[in-house]
Amino acid sequence: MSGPSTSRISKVVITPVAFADPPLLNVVGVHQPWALRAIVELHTDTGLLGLGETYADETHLARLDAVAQALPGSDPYDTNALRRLVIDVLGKETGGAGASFGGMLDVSSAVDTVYSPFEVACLDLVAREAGRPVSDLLGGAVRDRVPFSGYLFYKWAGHPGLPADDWGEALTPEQIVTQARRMVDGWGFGSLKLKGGVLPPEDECAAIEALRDAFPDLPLRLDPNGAWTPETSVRVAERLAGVVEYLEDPTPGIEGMAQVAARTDVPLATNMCVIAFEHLRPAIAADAVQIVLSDHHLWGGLRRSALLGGITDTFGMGLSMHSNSHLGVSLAAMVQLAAATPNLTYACDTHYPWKTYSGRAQDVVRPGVLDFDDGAIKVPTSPGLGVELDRDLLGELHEQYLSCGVRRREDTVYMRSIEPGFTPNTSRW
Ligand code: GKR
Ligand code: MG
Repeated sequence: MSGPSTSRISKVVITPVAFADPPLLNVVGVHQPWALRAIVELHTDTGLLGLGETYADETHLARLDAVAQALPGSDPYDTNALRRLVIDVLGKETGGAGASFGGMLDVSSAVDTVYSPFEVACLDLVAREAGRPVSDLLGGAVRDRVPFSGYLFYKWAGHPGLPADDWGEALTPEQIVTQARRMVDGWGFGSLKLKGGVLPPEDECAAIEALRDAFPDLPLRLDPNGAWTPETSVRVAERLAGVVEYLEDPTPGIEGMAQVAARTDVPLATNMCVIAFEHLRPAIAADAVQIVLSDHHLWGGLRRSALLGGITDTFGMGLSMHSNSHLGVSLAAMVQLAAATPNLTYACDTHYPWKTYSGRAQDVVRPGVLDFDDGAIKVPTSPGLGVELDRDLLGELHEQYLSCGVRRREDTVYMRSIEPGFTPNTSRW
């Protein structure tokens, strides 16, 4: 690669980490006791360090490693060249579809998911060198705080065979309201999303109605990850019209979503049927979704996510932000992106509160920067992403990775070890 930059990437370190995760239920099963992430470090010959965070399934790690080996000598300013390098390396080494998301998504691009953490780390580096926050490299912050929504999950009291966690069981509307109260009181969230696809739709509607009674002013969302048929989705939309701000992926696929959209005014959102640029044209043509959830891990980094923002704006669609279990480097990148995306008008998703339950060290960044205040995070204005690695915590979470035995996200496999007859609830109701 060539370019006028003064720094070159001299060393790449990828550290897989694991953090304790509660038994959160979803359409394909249940979260395993450990969630995995990989922390990407790019070091330069001028002594700078850039950070990225991504999934850590074994196949993904192997792809990250292959790219890491080819990176030294590269120019961190030249992210077009970085993308060509990733395409080249994956073409030779692996190719094929991207990370698996526990079986929930089967189409995602390996290039986008592998490129993403390296791009984020490059932008962190370049921004640090410039002495500016990453949001400035994305066009500049248009807001100084980024609101998030409280992400509610049905859950068991604890992982089978382990003591109950302090979040407790959440399988009834009352228990979901209790969980929501903890989210609202503890983090100040000003909107709530319930992960559905776990119980029959009538039960999940009842939980949403209980939330409406308990929190009359908070926007509410329900996301069953495609658990319903189009017919059921329309029925739920009729029942929850005026109650939810949007329904997320009620039914699988662009065609199914379009059928539902044609029969309801309730806005439909997705992070399942539109997860790459090639899905936008058919989704727009079919008027299948009104809101797309961006996710820089999946869409190929921060700049491509900003591009997604521009496209949704052009076509009059709404933009929200998706999350999977994550740590502070990801959260910092989400905040910088959200800060610089003018049409991101919905509160972003985050799993962040779920890693606070066990009393153990559960992050890799120094605390204090990403604190929630009134459900929002103040956009860091210090150089780069605004977070610093805590090497002791990184080491601790890496040790947990080494000893925990989990090597990929497998919600269905784990569920079947507890309920042998379980099959995913996709299109079940
Ligand atoms: O963490 O179980 C989970 C979620 O269901 C996650 O995997 C989804 O990707 O949060 C996500 C969503 O909005 O669909
Ligand atoms: Mg979703």
